[in-house]
Amino acid sequence: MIRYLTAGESHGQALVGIVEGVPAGLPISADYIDHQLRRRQQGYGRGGRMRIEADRVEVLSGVRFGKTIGSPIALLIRNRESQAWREKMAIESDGDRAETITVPRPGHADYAGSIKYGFDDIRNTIERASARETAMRVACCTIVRKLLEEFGIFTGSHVLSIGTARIVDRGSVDRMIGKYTTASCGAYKVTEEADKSQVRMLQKPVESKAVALIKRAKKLGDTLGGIFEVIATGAPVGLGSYVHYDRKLDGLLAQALMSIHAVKGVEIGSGFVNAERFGSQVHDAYRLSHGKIVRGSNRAGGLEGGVTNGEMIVLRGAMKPISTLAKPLPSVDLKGVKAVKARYERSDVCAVPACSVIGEAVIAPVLANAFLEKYGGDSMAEIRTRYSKDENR
Ligand code: EPS
Repeated sequence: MIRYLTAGESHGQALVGIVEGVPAGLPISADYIDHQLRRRQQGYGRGGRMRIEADRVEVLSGVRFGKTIGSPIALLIRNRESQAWREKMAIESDGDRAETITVPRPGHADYAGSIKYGFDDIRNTIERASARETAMRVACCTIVRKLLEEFGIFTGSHVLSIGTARIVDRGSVDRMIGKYTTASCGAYKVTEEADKSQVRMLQKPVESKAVALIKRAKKLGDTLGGIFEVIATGAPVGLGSYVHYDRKLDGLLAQALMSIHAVKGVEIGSGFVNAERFGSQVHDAYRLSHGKIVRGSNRAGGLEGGVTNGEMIVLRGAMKPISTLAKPLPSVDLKGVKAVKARYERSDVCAVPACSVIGEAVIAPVLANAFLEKYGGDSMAEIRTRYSKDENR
């Protein structure tokens, strides 16, 4: 069972992560992780912070001579920005308390989080609720992603919409994806293609529309959300289980995506459209092709009964517009309870492209745990032997 934990405040000294349960013998390097960290920092609509940070991971334990050794893997990413925040984020009791934040931003964790922990300074909530944490999440999950890739399972993503700029010709995008996903590394190819776009969209005209919308939102002091699609190719039939609610892989994958900051909706396959149709128009019929069982469609998104069915896994996440608005919404000063405007704190205008990269990463531990439940061992060699004996894969 792979587990990971992260620690760190957005403007603190560093982000820290521990990944536990990774089998011995997995080749991994800091460069490999840094590539994913760079991808997470991209995307049109990011704010000034991304010009300051150049995320690099330091691997502190659990890896020797380029391979995991079965021990917990400790990771560190330093926050460049922390230099400017030393006094405000002091660990010691003599820090700079001059700026106490008492006005919550609607949509953020500010209000609920500060009431929950009894803070008189919302900064305590802002710092840990910040999506900065996803840098370390991506680092931890990238190690697990590498484990999946060693067994031919790849994850990828692309963006379907930003505000009202959305892919309408879904058929041609599906054909493009279909062309790549005949190979088990198909999801990676899709993601490489999406990386070429500054908003990770697979259709040029929609990309231009999305960029124009983000520009407009920025000018208006506003923000934008959108929908991203995360896919996984190469997963064998039979990961997850239908026997208990907490072993259903669709539920676990949905949780992973929903746990990303600002994600408020998750869909598996064409789940929401399916709900409007007759069953005969929804379910992916079986047919025989050269003695093999095949499907002509994948509306189930690769999961039936909470179990992988051998088709591409397709998940979608809806990200709300970022809650920090340069032109703030009405709020209330909790000190003295009076109506004021919410505070503005430097932020992004749109982070949907980053969110899609994070989505690719966070599903890796979920898939890997289902994979290890079926084929697991203490070393890569042991798992390889078990996996190679499965005739259904
Ligand atoms: C974030 C606010 C911004 C974002 C940040 C998430 O940071 P800052 O307040 O320092 O400008 O840039 O995202 C990251 C730092 C990151 O690495 O993704 C927030 O409030 O969630």
